[in-house]
Amino acid sequence: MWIWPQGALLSTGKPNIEWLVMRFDIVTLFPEMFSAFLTAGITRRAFESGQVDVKLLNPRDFAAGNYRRVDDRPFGGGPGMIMMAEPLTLCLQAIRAQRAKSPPVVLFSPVGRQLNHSMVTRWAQSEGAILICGRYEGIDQRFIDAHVTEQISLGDFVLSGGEIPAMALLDAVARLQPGVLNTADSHQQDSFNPALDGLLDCPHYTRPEVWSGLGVPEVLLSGHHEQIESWRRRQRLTLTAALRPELIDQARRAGNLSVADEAFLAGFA
Ligand code: 9D3
Repeated sequence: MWIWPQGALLSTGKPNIEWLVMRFDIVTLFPEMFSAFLTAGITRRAFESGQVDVKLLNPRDFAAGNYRRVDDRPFGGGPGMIMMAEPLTLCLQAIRAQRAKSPPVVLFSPVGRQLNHSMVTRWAQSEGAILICGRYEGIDQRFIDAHVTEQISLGDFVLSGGEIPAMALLDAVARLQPGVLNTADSHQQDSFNPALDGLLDCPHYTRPEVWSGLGVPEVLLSGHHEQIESWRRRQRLTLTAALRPELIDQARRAGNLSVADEAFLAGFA
């Protein structure tokens, strides 16, 4: 397990040092969905080292009876099945018995708040959470009322469960951890990161210089770094104004647009 010196709160036995351990406990009926995700790509090291410590729990392992039942029919009728409160609650109790402090309990749900960069940055600086992945038509509301502290959605489209949203959050959090990306600070360049002033990213090109009869914007081959940066800035402004005009307004309100930016935008508006 990797621990890092910021925030709170696990005593190491050394005086005057507080450590933050980031741990996510995932409650899911399909833990096997996470295995490829946790062992591939640039985030792999963060998960395998425990820098972002992920534990998987299956409510079925806490379910009663020979059938290990985790779902039942909805009171009042209707289609589909509902996840029962008791196996989920026993999962929470098992997790809490292993954790010093009671972490937030996040339920991925279509009724939740839509995930965005500012939510990701807050989770990336946190001690982690318990993430509940729903399946079927939903979860017994009494479990939600008793235990869930926050609901998160990926957006207004229907998925089969909360596992992909949980992986989306874990991926976004892991790549913000120190040392995870190849370039020490290339996440500083991401869209929606303050370093890009909330604008969309510019187009990118790599070898060969001519592919399928198509060239590369001349300026990128020029070696003039100032001109390249100016071209990229103007591309970002153009793309953002065309595809996400509300982000231009946000950037303006945040004071992120220079006089030169405004002159350029006025020119093509
Ligand atoms: C017709 C009622 N359906 C709501 C749209 C029921 C329903 C369908 C699918 C309830 C849950 C689900 C499973 N989806 C998730 O668990 C989920 C989800 C999603 O479907 N879309 C976007 N974000 C999320 S976060 C969890």
